[in-house]
Amino acid sequence: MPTTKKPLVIVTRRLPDAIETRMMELFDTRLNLNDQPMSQSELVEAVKTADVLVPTVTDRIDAAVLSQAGPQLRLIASFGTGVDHIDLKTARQRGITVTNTPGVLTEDTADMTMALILSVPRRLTEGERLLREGDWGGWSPTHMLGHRIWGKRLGIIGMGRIGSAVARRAKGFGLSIHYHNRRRVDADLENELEATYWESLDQMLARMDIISINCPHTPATYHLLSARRLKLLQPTSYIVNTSRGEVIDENALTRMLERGELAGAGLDVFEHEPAVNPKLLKLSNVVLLPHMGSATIEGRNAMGEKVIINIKTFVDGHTPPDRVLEAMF
Ligand code: 8YV
Repeated sequence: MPTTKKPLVIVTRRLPDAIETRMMELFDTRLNLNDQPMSQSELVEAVKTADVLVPTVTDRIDAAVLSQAGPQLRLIASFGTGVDHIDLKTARQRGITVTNTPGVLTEDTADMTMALILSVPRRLTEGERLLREGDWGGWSPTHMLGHRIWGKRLGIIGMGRIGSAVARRAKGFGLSIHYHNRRRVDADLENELEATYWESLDQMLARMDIISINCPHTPATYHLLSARRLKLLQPTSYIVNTSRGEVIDENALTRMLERGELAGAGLDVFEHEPAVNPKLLKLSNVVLLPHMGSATIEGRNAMGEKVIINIKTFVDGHTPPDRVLEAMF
């Protein structure tokens, strides 16, 4: 849509200052200064007037919203990598281009995944809580015993950018790398990671000590870890999720954790964010984080830069670098 008039860009949440300022310079930008997530009707109002919408994971850009978009809405430049909050099919049918911000949050998310892989078996947050509550009576040989990381098997579900970055870190901690992916990765990458490919997710699950979810949420991965599959895990195994809550049946997982049918879980994401199953909050063998896998200033600035580049390229009449197509998922 090459034009001399600045496009109206509506940003649904607060972004880092530097990003908002640059957007104000480049575009006719409408910011959300109070940072309250928009309601569905506010989103409808936004798509009626915006040329470009910049949503985040907290906005549900579904068919009901998109069906009310004005003809001027040509681009949804999402701030984030996951696009499960956007109805890509309806967007395509309405001729709306969608972009995301891949790559720039890989290392931060992999760091957080590794932090959870270490925290849960080594009981990090449990120990910290005990100390803060004044319940530490001093060192004892049998106190706060967790489980060793070194030498265990890590099963990564989704060996994309983030999965591979997790594997590189995990190798350094002495974990052996196993993975399940829609497609087997290149031999070079498999060799570098010394990774074992499992075509059958069920078979991998039954043999791992720690499972890490690193695949996107799509119709095909919704409840990929169903009640049936979770039961395949050994009772001594751990599960960490920094991807999307919807990939795991959260109620089934909670029940198994309550009954001691799994050793523990590290969850940065939940099925119905920001709601968290209250039963999870009561468990000591879980580490729960408020979706902060990519929450670094550096990462957020880089995400914002990508949003700007995507908008600018599109507005200048070119294909934006991070165009999202349904076929990718
Ligand atoms: C982002 C994420 O913070 O990019 C993603 O897919 O899950 C997060 O790390 C969030 O999506 C921003 O919209």
